[in-house]
Amino acid sequence: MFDSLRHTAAHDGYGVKMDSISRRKFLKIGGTSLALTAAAGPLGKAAAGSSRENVRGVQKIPTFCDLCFWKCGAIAYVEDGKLWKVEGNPLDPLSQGRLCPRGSGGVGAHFDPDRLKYPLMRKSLRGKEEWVQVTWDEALTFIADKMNKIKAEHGPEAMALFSHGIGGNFLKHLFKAYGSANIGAPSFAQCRGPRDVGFRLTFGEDVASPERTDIRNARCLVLIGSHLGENMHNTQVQEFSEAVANGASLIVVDPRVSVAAGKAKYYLPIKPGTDMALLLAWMNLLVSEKLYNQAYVDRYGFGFEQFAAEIQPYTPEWAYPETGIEPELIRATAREMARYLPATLIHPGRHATWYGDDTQRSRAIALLNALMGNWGVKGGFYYPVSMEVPAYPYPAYPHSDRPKVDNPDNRYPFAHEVNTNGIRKATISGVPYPVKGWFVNATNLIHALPDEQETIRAIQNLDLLVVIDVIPAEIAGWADVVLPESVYLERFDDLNVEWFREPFVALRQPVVAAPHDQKPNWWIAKKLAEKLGLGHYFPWKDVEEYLAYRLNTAGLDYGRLKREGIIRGEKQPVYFAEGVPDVFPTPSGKIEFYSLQLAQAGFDPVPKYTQPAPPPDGYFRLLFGRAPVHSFSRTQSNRVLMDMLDENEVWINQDIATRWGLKSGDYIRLKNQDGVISNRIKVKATERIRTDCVYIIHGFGHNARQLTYAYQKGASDAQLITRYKTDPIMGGTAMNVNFVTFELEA
Ligand SMILES: Nc1nc2c(c(=O)[nH]1)N[C@H]1C(S)=C(S)[C@@H](COP(=O)(O)OP(=O)(O)OC[C@H]3O[C@@H](n4cnc5c(=O)[nH]c(N)nc54)[C@H](O)[C@@H]3O)O[C@H]1N2
Ligand SMILES: Nc1nc2c(c(=O)[nH]1)N[C@H]1C(S)=C(S)[C@@H](COP(=O)(O)OP(=O)(O)OC[C@H]3O[C@@H](n4cnc5c(=O)[nH]c(N)nc54)[C@H](O)[C@@H]3O)O[C@H]1N2
Ligand code: SF4
Ligand SMILES: [Mo]
Repeated sequence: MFDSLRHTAAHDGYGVKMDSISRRKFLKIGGTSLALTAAAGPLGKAAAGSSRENVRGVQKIPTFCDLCFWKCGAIAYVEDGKLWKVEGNPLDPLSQGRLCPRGSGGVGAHFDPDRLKYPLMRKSLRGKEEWVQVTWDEALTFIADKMNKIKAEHGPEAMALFSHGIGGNFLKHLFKAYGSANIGAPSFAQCRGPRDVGFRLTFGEDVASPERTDIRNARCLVLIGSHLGENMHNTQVQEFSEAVANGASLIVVDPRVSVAAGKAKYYLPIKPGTDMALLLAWMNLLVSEKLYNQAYVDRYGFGFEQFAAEIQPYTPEWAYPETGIEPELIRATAREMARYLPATLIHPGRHATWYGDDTQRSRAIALLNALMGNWGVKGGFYYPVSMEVPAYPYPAYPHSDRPKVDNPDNRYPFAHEVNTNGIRKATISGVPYPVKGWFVNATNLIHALPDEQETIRAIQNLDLLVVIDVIPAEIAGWADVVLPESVYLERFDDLNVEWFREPFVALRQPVVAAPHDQKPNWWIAKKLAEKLGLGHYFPWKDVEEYLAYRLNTAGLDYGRLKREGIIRGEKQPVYFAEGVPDVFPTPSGKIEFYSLQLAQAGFDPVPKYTQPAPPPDGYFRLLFGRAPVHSFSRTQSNRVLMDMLDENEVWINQDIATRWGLKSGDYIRLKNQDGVISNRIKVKATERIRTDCVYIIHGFGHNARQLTYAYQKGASDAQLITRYKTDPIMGGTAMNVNFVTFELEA
């Protein structure tokens, strides 16, 4: 673990300190954690499907990571039956044998002493963390009775599932079998939704995850907020370093000097919320100076003339007062992009829910890429491929006459996944029909959805809230029943049949046994199905029978997958030049510079700019992002990762700090426009951020007392995000619309 960390850290130059002291501490934690397991009680109670704890010596077991959703292939080392370390699987095209620091620190999830250990049921009021320990049978019987009652009184659609990640696949299957398609994840309406919709409207296809960005071959890379190097999606970061090492020109647009901005040829410290103005000015210049890829646009573009006419007013001089970026810098960067086309890639970003016009901003990014002529082209966007592994032949799901609950009257006409916030809204209003039960799996809705009070109001309307988690996160505090899942290193999950540069399939399998009475998701789903009378939807004896069946029908060897963790397929064409058909599944069959679909639905067919509301006097826009060693709100209980970074800081511009009499290291509280006050947070006074905003890392500031290690370390952005703007096109929740001021410690 030490080696792989050092390797990645040296390679990518993260902003974390990896000095010799923290390295030593890191190793020591690895050592003490072995003692922790011994103290944790007898192993092997749970269904890990192995007796590895009895084996002497070192075993290497392949699996894939779950510290985020990138799903890197990993190899876990088990020494004398105890988990030792996790490294990258060299066979895996995603990780190429190297994990990011979070992946390396994954062992901390297994050893976390704050883990949920047994099923729990509420003893008193919702929101009070008071529980009684129950058996699995008691918990599942209680849940099944409630679910049957809800079905009888309100129909099956009155149960909703929030589930993030591949771990929830069997639970999603259970919900569909039960009769509800109200299944959502924050990865759409709180994350990449507007981006995917913006790109779909333009090219007819999503950017998907892992993103189909050919960063490795880009000769000019433009990052608009995408803070690669802090945002640690493994393949992207590796390709980013490779591209930079090969001399790719880097342009970074960010109100804050991110790690990536530090490496840029051009850094544009934009006024937050004005990227659309910059994008329009860039496109205006490329078109008016005829610097764009004319052959490509002539061949593949639809509605280019109208588009060109619409963007005419948006000159660099017009954009200057909006963005704070000087016209000459706008010109220079547009020309730089044109110099390298078609191998100029404007990264589509991922967490796109910023200001409320996010689908249109993403569409502008899509159009700028189209002007480069890079879709289907090396150094731009490739066409991902995958293995053919058929789904398991389950019985058909019951038919429902009721549409999904989250988008009544198709208010957000281009939402192609369920909006979590739409479910929340319906739970409060009962419109278009009542929602009476939530199942929440692997998503901490208190930190993931904006406006915590709205989430709590919805919860108070429920007859049943079940939370499946690995630690007592904030959302578990609100549950009627808490079910403890085994962590990824202790369980099988569904196959990862990935869409990527090359086809492959990956297996997650248990490396060690769960230390207490934790169970894997597939087991929970199957047992609950049986109690609900839906056992025939889970006809396999156990998950291995399911996995082997799917592999066999694909003509692949399950035994080999267990041994190697990854089976790769034949390379396939990924660019137009290699034979990928150059068709665009849009209504016009072309790249839509002008969108009739949008026009018909009453939206701007070509993106327009709206000025963001400025901060009130004495307030600063609250911005947030990622730390290389943490994932969202899920890793602050992981001792290994906390050893590297155990609280967040608030970045405040040096001049502002001086004016407020603040210096780095001081503790303050942040107060937002609605009077909500954060936990204490350490000041980082720096020249590396604009004066009109502050920045914190998302995920800290836990207020669940049972997270003994994470409790009140740092401040939570989520708590301060009491306002959000809804994207009119797809219903996503823009969160960069909150402002904070400082409360000095007495
Ligand atoms: N280590 C780590 N990596 C992760 C994750 C994680 O939890 N931990 N999560 C993954 C996931 S699911 C996602 S979605 C991605 C999210 O990562 P990204 O998609 O890269 O980005 P965001 O978190 O939205 O953006 C944060 C950056 O945008 C800048 N920014 C804020 N406002 C503006 C603005 O108005 N204009 C511009 N141009 N920039 C602005 C901030 O200063 C910051 O640098 O990260 C992924 N990678
Ligand atoms: N304020 C604010 N909100 C945001 C963001 C932000 O930057 N700021 N980012 C947005 C983005 S981009 C995204 S993708 C979402 C992410 O939203 P989520 O995916 O909800 O992220 P987390 O907050 O990490 O919550 C994950 C929960 O899953 C639990 N968990 C971890 N491993 C397992 C497991 O193996 N099994 C089970 N059952 N549970 C497990 C964790 O303990 C934690 O409670 O948040 C969005 N919301
Ligand atoms: S990017 Fe890091 S945390 Fe995410 S799956 Fe890969 S190694 Fe794990
Ligand atoms: Mo995300």
